[in-house]
Amino acid sequence: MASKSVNLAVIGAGVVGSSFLKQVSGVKSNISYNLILIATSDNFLISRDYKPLSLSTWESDLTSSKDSPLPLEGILEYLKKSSSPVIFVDNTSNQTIAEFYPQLVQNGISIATPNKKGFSSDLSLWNKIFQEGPNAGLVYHEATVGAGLPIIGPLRDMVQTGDKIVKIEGIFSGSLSFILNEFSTISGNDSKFSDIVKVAKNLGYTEPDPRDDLNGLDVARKVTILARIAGFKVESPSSFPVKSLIPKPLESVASGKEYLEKLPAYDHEMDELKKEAAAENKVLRFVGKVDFPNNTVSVAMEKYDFSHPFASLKGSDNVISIQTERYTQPVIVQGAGAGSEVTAAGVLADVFRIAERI
Ligand code: NHO
Repeated sequence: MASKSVNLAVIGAGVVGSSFLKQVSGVKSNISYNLILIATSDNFLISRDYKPLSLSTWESDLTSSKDSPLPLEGILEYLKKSSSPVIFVDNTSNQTIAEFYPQLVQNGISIATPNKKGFSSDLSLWNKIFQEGPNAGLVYHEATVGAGLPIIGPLRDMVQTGDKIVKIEGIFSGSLSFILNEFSTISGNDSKFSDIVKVAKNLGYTEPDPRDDLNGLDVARKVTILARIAGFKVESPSSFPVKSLIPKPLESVASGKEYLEKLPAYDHEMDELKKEAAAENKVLRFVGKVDFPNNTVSVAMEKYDFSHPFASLKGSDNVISIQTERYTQPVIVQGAGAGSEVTAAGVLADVFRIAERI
């Protein structure tokens, strides 16, 4: 028999949310995880008496649900009345929901989420989310950087045990990792940048409009999160230099389709950079950096020696290198940093960590 029950309120059941619910249904644990609320942009399903909703038929139950959606304040009032501790699982990328985290946390509701918005917007929101309080809920967000890879947890452990971060450097975008790993290789090739962007889009590695990856903002958000954990007071993801890989004239074209059609006209610019790097026995990689000695945070395309671990990266892998006062030789974590299953597993592992502590 389960020793403890934890109630789950799941907001968002898209690519990651659906995988998350599938994984929850297979959990074998002495803690019982009960789904009591599930919401998407279009549907809402709530267990008014807090009895568990079905994890096997949630999809059809949600679609056929006649429950009226509650606003966030209404959801909070409902969750506050739960007799078991509650974890709010935010599987959206919604800013308004992220801005509501402080109220949830201050009312004892814990949060597990892959949504970067709460942790990479204004510093004031970060401070409010992590403000301590007598009954404050716990907040875990491992999947906001590198999907399920162990990055945020180990980084927090280093900081909390008194280590000082010297430098964080990494490739944090699955799509940009794939694009540059294919474009700029140690063995060299004649591939055109525009062709590879199209392949990445067709494989589902990019956002529907690839400019949402190539503008560097997603990487800037991830670097903001890591920098803040490391102790760097980053105001916002737009408060440091971020290199966009979108040619200026294509920033304002109406659609992703038009961007892809016009991109070949700019291939020569990327070709030149690739040749320049190859002449120095280097490849191009799109990296985020937090550099304490130089007091800088940045997102840029940089050249790496053929012998550097970033140069031999494959597919859409992420890699992060963390150098600290204790780890003078950097700790390197590498692996799949995108995809619904690994991202959902990162969220579920956070749910387990929270459940053991509440
Ligand atoms: P979807 O598929 O669009 O699903 C969003 C869900 O939220 C839908 O059910 C929608 O109805 C619901 N929703 C939106 N607003 C709502 C509201 N106000 N109220 C209720 N429900 C609402 O999105 P995903 O792909 O499932 O993503 C969910 C979250 O996970 C996002 O915050 C996303 O940034 C994060 N995430 C996703 C991925 C991924 O692989 N899909 C990754 C990391 C984090 O590892 C991934 C990654 O970084 C990929 C990245 N592009 C890269 O590195 O290249």
